[in-house]
Amino acid sequence: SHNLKQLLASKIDEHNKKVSTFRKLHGGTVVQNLTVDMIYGGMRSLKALLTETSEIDPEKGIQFRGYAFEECLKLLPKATNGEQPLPEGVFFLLLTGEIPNEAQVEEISREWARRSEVPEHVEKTLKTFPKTLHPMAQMSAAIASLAGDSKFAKAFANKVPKSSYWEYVYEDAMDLLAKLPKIAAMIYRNLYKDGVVHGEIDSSKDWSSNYASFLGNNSPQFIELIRLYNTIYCDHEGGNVIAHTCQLVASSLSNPYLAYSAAMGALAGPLAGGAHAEVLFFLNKLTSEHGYDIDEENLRFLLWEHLISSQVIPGYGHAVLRTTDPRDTAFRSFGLKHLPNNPYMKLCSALYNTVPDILIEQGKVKNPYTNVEAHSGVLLQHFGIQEVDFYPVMIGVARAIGCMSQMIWDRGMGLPIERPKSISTESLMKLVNEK
Ligand code: FCX
Repeated sequence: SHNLKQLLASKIDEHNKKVSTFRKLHGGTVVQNLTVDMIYGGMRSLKALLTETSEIDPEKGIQFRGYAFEECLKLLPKATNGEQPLPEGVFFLLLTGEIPNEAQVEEISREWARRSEVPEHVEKTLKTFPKTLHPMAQMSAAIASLAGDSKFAKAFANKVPKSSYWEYVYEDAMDLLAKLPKIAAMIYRNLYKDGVVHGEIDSSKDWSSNYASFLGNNSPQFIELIRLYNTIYCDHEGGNVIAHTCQLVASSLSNPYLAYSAAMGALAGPLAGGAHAEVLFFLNKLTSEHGYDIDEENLRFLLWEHLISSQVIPGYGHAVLRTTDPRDTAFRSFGLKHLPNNPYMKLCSALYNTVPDILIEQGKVKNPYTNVEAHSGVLLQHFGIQEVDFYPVMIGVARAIGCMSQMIWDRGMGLPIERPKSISTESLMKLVNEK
C-alpha cells in the first residue's frame, strides 16, 4: 500500500540518521564479553544480531516494537464483530513502530487480497509431489519457486541504487505474505483432503478469513483463532533459527523468496517447529493410558513418573522467559471461552494447576510455567486441523510477518553481508592459553 510505503520511507530515513550518530559516538564501545562456553553453546545469550521488530523480555515476554503482547491484544484493530487482533495490524506495527488505525489495517487486507494469486506453475509443482514429502519440504520448495517473480532480484540486476533496495524487498514481502495462505492451504488440501482449495479469494475479507476458508473451515470461531494464531507467531526476535536463517541468507542480497524458503528449512527441524506436536503426543499418552478425567493425586503421580524417566513436560519452561508466556495466556483464554468442554482443554487446565508446583519441587527448571505451545495444538485439533506435521507450515505462514518486516529494515539500513569469524578448537585453545 502506498501510504505504508511512504510512512516507512520517512521512518527508515529518520532511523538511519539516529543510528549514524550513535555509531559515531559509540562504534567502539564494548557491549559484552565472549566466553568459550558461548562459542560451544550455540552462541546462547550472545548479543550479536540486530533485530528492530521485536525483543523478548524475560519478565514480560515478547514485545513487538516495545509493546507488550497484552497491549498489542488490546490496541491492535479487530475485525467487525471480532475480538482478536488482525495480523495485518501487527505487520504494520512491526514495520513502523506505530499502532495502526482501522483504515490502515484495511488497506493491508485489500493489498494482500489483490496480490494473492499463486502462479499456476507453483500449484502444478505442488500437485506432482508425492504424499510422502513432508509438508515443510513442500512449503520451502513452493516459496523458492516464486523467486522467478522477485522484483528485488530484477531491480538488483538493473543496478538500482542501494538506498532503494528496501522498496523492492517491500514489494516482494507484500507479494509473499499475500500468497502464503493459499500455498499453505494447497499443501494441506493436497496432502490430507480432496486436493482442492475451495473458494476464491474474497477481497472484502481480511487475510485470516481467506486463509481459514482456503483451509476448509469458515466458522467464525476458527477465523478468530487464525487471527490470534498469526498474531501470536508473527515474530520472536532475531536469534531463533527461523529469523536468523532468513536474515543471514538475505544478507547476501539473495531475494526474499529464497531467504524465506531457507528459513522454512530451519523451521522444519524438530527442535524448532516440533513443540506443538510434542504437547499433543504427551496428552495422547496420558489419556490413552488413563482416560480424560485424571484426578489430581493421580496426575501428580503420573507427572513425577514422567519426570523421573528423565523426560521433559512439553509446553512448560522457556530458554529466556521467566514467567507464564502471555501468548499462552491468550491461547488459554481463547480455549476456555470457545471450547470449555473439550476434554483436552480440561486436561490442560488440570496440568496448568499442577505442573508448575511439581517443576518447582523438582528444582531444576528456571521457568516452571506454560510456554506458547501449551494449548496451541489442542486449539488446532479442536477445529479439525489434526495433522501435526502440518503445524510448522502454519507457523511458517505467521512468521513471515516478522521475518519480512525485519528484512525490509535490513535493506533499508543497508546492513552488510553477515560474516562472523569462526575458530577451530585448536586455535581457541591457543588463544585462551595466550591470555
Ligand atoms: N520439564 C522438565 N524439565 C525441564 C523442563 C520441563 N518442561 N524445562 C526445563 N527442564 C529442565 C531442563 O531439561 C534442564 O535439565 P538438565 O539440567 O537436567 O539438563 C533444567 O530444567 C534447566 O533448564 P532451563 O534452563 O530451565 O531451560 P532450557 O533453557 O535449558 O530449555 C526448553 C528451555 C523450552 C527447551 C525447556 O524448558 C523444555 O524442554 N521444555 C519442554 C519442551 C517445550 O515445551 N518446548 C517448547 C519451547 C517453547 F515453545 C519456545 O521456546 O518458545
